Amino acid sequence: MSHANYMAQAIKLARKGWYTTRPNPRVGCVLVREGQILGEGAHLKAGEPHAEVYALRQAGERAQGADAYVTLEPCSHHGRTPPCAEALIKAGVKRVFVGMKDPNPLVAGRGLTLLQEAGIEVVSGLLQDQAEALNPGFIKRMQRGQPWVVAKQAMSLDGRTAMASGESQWITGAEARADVQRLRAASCAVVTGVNSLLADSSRLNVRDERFTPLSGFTQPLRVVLDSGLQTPPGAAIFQQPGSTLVLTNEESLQKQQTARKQLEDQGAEVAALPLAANGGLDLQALLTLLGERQCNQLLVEAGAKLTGAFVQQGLVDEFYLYIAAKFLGSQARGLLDLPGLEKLAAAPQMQILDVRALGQDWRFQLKRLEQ
Ligand code: AOF
Ligand code: ZN
Repeated sequence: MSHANYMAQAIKLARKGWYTTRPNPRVGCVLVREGQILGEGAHLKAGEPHAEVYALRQAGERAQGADAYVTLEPCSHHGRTPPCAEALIKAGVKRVFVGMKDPNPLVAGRGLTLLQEAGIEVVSGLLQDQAEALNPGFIKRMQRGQPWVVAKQAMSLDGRTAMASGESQWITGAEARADVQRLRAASCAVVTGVNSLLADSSRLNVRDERFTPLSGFTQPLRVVLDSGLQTPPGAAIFQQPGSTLVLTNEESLQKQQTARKQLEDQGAEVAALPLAANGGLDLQALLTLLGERQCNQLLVEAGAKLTGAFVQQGLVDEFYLYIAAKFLGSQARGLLDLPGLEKLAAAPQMQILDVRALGQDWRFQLKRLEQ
């Protein structure tokens, strides 16, 4: 097996933590000596041991003289757990292959330096693209203080999301809906607007039974953007496990004490966001607030107006578009409101990363094209 093969195995292990490591990154580690895998590990949950620790435990004394393959630079700091670079040094590994540097300013190269100073050969950047793809959210939060933003919409072949009456339930089939459950489960927070909440009785929680508290899973934070503080205290969203944050503007927060108290009585947190120039809540401020709360990935599950605002402001990093083989006609509602867009040259453009069939539907995975 080649170095790349072992790193590919470490990347596969890291995926075990896909739904559970947040706010920590997903990390995998493999220890190899004389062509034999002696230890494997994955980071599964913040506060629990890092990937290297599990792999070292499994290898025991045989780690002496081994090669370590780690998807992320071993940490050098005392966080919730002691530094992995020191553990690797103590175990006597000979070489360390690293997928990518840790963007966490507490580490940022110091892990690699520690290893090198101990006389360990370090090779960094092995399968770097794949290693980075494990943690777009963690990387963006560490570099920019904001979460990775994923938007999701379901539409007909003619780009419509609901009938003119608003009737929209189940445009797509069961497979596409199960896929959305996975998207939610991989997110730290899910945001919607109060109008979608009222129209769809959204619950925004993860109901797929594969994600149980027993498997280390916790529900993403539900966020409702609600300038007028109109969210009904009886809304279905409050009946689900997990927390809800209702964000309004400063004026509503001060003036609508009764509405605020009723929402707080339902267990919601109510807070204010500044207003943007377009009169809506400031979405940049929302991302900064969520970044401060250690949110790696935000899922936007909203209607044409709010999702359109995210897209128009260039805030959507990745878009999952589910397409059902139906025509809803031009009376039906469109996918995105992009007010003021008149010139084709100004149209937000995406790059297609993947297209696949999900049951009777299709899924486009799109990435923002830097313009
Ligand atoms: C590693 N291996 O498996 C992970 C690392 O609070 P702690 O102690 O869990 O530290 C979290 C930080 O450690 C996290 O922000 C990131 O910089 C690094 N994660 N490092 O060597 C791992 N999960
Ligand atoms: Zn560590």
